[in-house]
Amino acid sequence: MKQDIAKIHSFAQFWLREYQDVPPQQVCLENCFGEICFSLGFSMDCGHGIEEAFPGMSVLGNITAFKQIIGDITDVALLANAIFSQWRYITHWSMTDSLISANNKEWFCLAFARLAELTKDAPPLHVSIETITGDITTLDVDAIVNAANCGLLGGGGVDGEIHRAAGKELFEECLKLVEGLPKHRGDTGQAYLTKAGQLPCKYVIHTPGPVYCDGQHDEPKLLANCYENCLRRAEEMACTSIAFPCISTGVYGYPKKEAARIAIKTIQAFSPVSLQKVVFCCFEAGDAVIYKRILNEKKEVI
Ligand code: AR6
Repeated sequence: MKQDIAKIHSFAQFWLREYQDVPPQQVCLENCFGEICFSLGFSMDCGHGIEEAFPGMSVLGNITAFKQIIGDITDVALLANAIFSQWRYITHWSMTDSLISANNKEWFCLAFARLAELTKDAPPLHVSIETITGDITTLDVDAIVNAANCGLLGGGGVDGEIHRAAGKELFEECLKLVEGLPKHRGDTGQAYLTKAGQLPCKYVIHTPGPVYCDGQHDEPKLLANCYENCLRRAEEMACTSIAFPCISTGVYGYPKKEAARIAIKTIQAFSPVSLQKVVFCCFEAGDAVIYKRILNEKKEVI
């Protein structure tokens, strides 16, 4: 139960972080709720949750009434169940493209903010971190990360290896992805998810890392963004495991130790919901030594 409360807290924060500041039409309920709701083990009996938590209020419309009662709610399970049943109600019954109206979004924001507040004393969740030496294309994890370029259609290094091993399906996925992007290319520090073609993993998350210049051109922030955005994409698909290569440390020239510190710090600061395991997949044994050393230093400090 403690673990569930911690997950709920993490999920509420995830939702607010991801959606609080975006317009309702950009809130995609489909990609992030389903599996997570199941894994949290809540009854998905649509409609009942909300009725029990807020008698007489079976629709989301009345925000004013909801604002008045939200502060009085103290039962985490009831509130969580109400939110998740409402999600199910919307995703199952909405026949329109815009799944979530401005009112619905406001309701979710209020409900998640209250849920985050009610669960704030839950112990923080952490993912387990493993360092291995190997070829990332062979790993049987939910998602692998590709150290891509902004063109997102393949290249050299790990990018080339991933495309070779995944076959033309991955290239086609990437073409579709690029066609859907506003500038027909990606941005440094962002992360883009595709299926994985012939690879044993389910998804590839493509992230263009920063080209290292002198460390004074926002490189640390951009590299941290790569790691964080990949984790977010993986969470949206309810992945439990993800493997990273040493982003930007090959052709893009990022100093290896600095890059490893940023990678580890960003992953340790992330509150996971579905993710349980992060693998640093180093191609060179020397890189794995760097990661293991930094991880051990941290343990000693604790
Ligand atoms: N598995 C795991 N890691 C690998 C593998 C592999 N099969 N192959 C290489 N690496 P790089 P970047 C490691 O140059 O610096 C590409 O052309 C490698 O040892 O692949 O982010 C893209 O298209 C190194 O530690 O990526 C971009 O244009 C790490 O992967 C550009 O290079 C990253 O090296 C991106 O440069």
